[in-house]
Amino acid sequence: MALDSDTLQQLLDTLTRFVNERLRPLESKTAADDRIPQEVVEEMKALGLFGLTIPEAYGGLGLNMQEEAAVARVFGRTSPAFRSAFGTNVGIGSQSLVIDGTEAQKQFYLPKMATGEIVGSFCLSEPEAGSDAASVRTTAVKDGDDYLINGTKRYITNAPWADLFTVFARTDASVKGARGVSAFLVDRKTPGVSLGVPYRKMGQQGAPVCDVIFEDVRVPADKLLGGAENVGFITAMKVLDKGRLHISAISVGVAERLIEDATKYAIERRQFNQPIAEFQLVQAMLADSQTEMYAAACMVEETARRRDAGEAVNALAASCKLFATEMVGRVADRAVQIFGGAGYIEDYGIERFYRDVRLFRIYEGTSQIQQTVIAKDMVKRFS
Ligand code: COS
Repeated sequence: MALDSDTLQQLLDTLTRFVNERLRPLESKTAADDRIPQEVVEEMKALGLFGLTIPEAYGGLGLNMQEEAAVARVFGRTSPAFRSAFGTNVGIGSQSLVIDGTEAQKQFYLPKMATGEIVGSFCLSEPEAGSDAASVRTTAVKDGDDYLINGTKRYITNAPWADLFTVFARTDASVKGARGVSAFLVDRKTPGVSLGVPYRKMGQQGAPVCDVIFEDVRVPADKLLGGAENVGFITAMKVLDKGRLHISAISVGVAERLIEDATKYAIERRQFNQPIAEFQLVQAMLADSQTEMYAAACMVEETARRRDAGEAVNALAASCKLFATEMVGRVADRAVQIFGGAGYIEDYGIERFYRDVRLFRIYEGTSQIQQTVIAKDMVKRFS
């Protein structure tokens, strides 16, 4: 463990109080306004949330994967949009730098990301490159000592308020796949960078997403991540391995929240002269949810432990994401069912979670991509 167990427990207790007392009362307002109140973002900065996984040497808390998963699980107990505010700085917006950045790049960006002064964002997906991430068409062409970047990145989380984009672009046009892609650190204010209109989404209101357009964006060579061309796709995959575990941990947290809400409701709600919690068909839904949540929690803990021990967990992280995100989809569906008519009504918030969790099965790799990652690993191991 990076932290001793008392310090970790203190951190989790503080964050649990923040989630319960500060964030939960703001869930429906945040969804209605499609915006997290700025004072809450400032409180998140003060709590160190933007720097959870940034190494201590650069001003962050330096949490290891097990600790990060524990924190993500706590934040699963409220609307996922809150976690998303600092989520890119913890995950896909900072980890390319943490994993593969040069020392100078880390020193330049990471301390400001740790405080939340800089919000990072991950520009991989494109209109024609979603699941097939290696087929990016955005180009970065050498021009003197600089690169000129052109292309469009799609559905970029936190882009509307991001300061720094990690942009994956093709530096070798002769290579169609993964080997021709490089990663660049591009400041939002660089001439030629523009943003699309934020998308209106099915759920997770308050977590802004838009396209980012690059038109003849000139970046100096020292913004090439790690100073190395044509290894950007590998960086993206390493970042996503970690991100997938993080999403799995949030899924466990949201499932816990929904199970608690559904169980309490089932105890209070009476039909046929008794609490519906006494009906075995309702109990079956609760028990299935609890069991599946527990299975996902065990998978996440075990995979995080193995990652911290230095094992390659690519396929295990994919298994976690596949199981945990599908699990929380089923748990949310049962929660709506247990709440009955109330589950369909906005005031109870259950339908909101049902919509929010739908994204978990899609972003950072769809369930079908996770299946292919798992199966590819199996075929490799047994051939
Ligand atoms: N860690 C390190 N290296 C990895 C890796 C990982 N997790 N996964 C793949 N690689 C390497 C491979 O070893 C290969 O290297 P070599 O060229 O040396 O052989 C290279 O990356 C290409 O890998 P692969 O051949 O598996 O690439 P594919 O084009 O088949 O794509 C998938 C692989 C489908 C898994 C990838 O495109 C993917 O994850 N897609 C989903 C993208 C995604 O999650 N998007 C979400 C957007 S961000 S919110």
